[in-house]
Amino acid sequence: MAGEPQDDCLFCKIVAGHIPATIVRETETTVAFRDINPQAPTHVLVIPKAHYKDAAALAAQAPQLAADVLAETQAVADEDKLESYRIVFNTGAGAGQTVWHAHAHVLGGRGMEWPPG
Ligand code: IU
Repeated sequence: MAGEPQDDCLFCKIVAGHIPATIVRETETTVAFRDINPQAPTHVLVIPKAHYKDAAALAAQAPQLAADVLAETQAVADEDKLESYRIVFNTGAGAGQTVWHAHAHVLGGRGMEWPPG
């Protein structure tokens, strides 16, 4: 069923506390933790606690939860005092998605280029 935890999902295991992560914020519906392979001085992942495979499924099936995730990206940026930052939802393998539980990357603390690679 939509949103149910998946046994084989790494991020569901982080939500359940079965895999360690450096958690920086937690709300009733979301968790934010530092990426294990940071691409910027601040690189935090914000995820919904409920399982949706990507940002498209999250937005379509749980729009309020998508809004919660977006609000938390702002809270992470505020906590790390980022003046500018980038929010990325890699959606689909061709865009670089490797973990199939919706997540927003919050990247900041260095200059960024456009277009992204
Ligand atoms: P992607 O957008 O699906 O490629 O992002 C997945 C991210 O999850 C990636 O930046 C990984 O470094 C990160 N990650 C993590 O933080 N902890 C883990 O145990 C694993 C991946 I596996």
